[in-house]
Amino acid sequence: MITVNLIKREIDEYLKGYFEDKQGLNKELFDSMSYSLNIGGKRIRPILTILTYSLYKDDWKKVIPFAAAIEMIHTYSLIHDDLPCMDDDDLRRGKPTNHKVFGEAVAVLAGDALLNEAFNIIIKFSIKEGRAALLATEQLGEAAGANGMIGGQLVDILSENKSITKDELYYIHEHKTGALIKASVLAGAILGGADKEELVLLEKYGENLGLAFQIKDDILDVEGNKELIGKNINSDAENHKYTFVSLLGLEDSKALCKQITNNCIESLKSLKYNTVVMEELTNFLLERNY
Ligand code: GRG
Repeated sequence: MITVNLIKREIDEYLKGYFEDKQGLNKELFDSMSYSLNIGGKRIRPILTILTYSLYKDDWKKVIPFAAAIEMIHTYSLIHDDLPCMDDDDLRRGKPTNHKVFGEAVAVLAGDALLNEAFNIIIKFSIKEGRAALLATEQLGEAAGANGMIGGQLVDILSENKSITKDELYYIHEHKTGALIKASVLAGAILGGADKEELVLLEKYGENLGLAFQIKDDILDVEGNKELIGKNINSDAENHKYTFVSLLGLEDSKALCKQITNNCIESLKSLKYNTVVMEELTNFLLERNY
């Protein structure tokens, strides 16, 4: 039977193995990429892709490269987000950030290379698997780009030290965090062969999950444990960032996070498939303390 732990193990193994035989003059680049990829991480995005795919098909191991490539895109965004010119963080996934270990120039290149390597993997997969894989790739490219994650990051940076509207806050999080989470869900569904109606339901699920995930992230930034979450807390306040907690307060943020998670569960239950493991993952994301 498929479990979240089993998927996580397989993703971890794939990502570890990916860099093992890399040698040559550019070895430091691979070491830097591998460092950030393999020092932890919940692997939520690839797990979502595989769980959604496995609503439709049993051969989920086939999509591991596609799913792992999404983790590479996510990891690149974290490396760049931690740089001095962005959030300037020295701790990530419980370890020194990439630029603290390899220096800023190598960290920038490692992020760039992870993004490119992800699309190399996905293009090879698509050449083999055909149209559905290309449609899933389209979702991912949009989500990672200027109208997705990078656009959200830009608005986030421009909003530092300013008070922003609720609409702007939603824009930041729907793009910066939500877009890649939604695309991870949709990619799995498209690869699995979901029909139009199911895609609409799963899109709503992905959207809500991304939002709940971000609200929880804001809550953990205030009341989380530095050792457990593996990064510094109170970074939002220190960077003068407007968050769900600063907008709504802690208790209302918790209530909203719970309500949106319940909407996610409802979307899953309205599918005609066995969504028990996806429901468990969804609830875990609400309850998590890291
Ligand atoms: C620099 C292009 C560029 C984009 C950065 C995603 C992002 C955009 C920045 C990350 C900033 C951040 C901490 C956002 C909060 C939500 C989030 C993405 C948290 C980290 O994701 P997790 O919790 O981390 O899945 P792990 O380490 O478990 O993978």
